[in-house]
Amino acid sequence: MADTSGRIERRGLMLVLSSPSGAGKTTISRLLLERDNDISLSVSITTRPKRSGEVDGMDYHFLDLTEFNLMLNRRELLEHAKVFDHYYGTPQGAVEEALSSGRDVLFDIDWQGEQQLKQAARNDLASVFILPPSTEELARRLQSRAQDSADVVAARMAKAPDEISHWPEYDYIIVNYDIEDSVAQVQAILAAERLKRERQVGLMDFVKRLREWQ
Ligand SMILES: Nc1nc2c(ncn2[C@@H]2O[C@H](COP(=O)(O)OP(=O)(O)O)[C@@H](O)[C@H]2O)c(=O)[nH]1
Ligand SMILES: [Mg+2]
Repeated sequence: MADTSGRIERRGLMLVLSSPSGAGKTTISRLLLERDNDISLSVSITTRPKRSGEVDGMDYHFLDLTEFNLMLNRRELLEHAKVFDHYYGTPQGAVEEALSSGRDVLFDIDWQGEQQLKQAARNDLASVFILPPSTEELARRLQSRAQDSADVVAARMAKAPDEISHWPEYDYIIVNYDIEDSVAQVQAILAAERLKRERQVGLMDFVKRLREWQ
């Protein structure tokens, strides 16, 4: 069956982007969201303090530990994890709503989140790991983010090898030499994943009609 735009109906997919802190994932996500209207961001909840420039409800839903635990206990989270002393989680409702209306959802989450989503929905998932071009570049990017204290930068640097060790758990690997190239590569992955036969649930009827016409 075709949807109202005349396109073949398809299931929405879940695109996961992970990387060590400072490899450029959040920038890549932002550019992708600006350029593709069929994908929207899963806005996570977090107990981490808001950075200046971040908007509550857009970058994250910022809440305290009590509120976080309340959502967790009510089973309102698709996955959750502790990252750098703070808790993060993916609210389930928004994701289900998007997927069922044929929209794709982008997840900026860590490897712990990717593992849990894979358990819950392997067939709907495409995962991408972004590597920094070098350790020096990773350090430079973390330091240039003026918002974090030296301690926070050092803690994030120390955790990078651990994060990076999870690269083999992902479907696609991008080395972020250049932001524009990396965004184009994520767009190419998304385009191919959307064309997967199993995701194009309207194909059966579409092809049937093609054949009947003769
Ligand atoms: N598992 C999981 N990880 C998340 C979630 N939201 C964000 N993260 C990850 O937590 C890490 C820290 O994110 P953040 O505090 O925004 O700092 P960043 O490293 O500068 O992006 C990043 O690797 C995010 O991808 C979530 O809902 N679940
Ligand atoms: Mg980020």
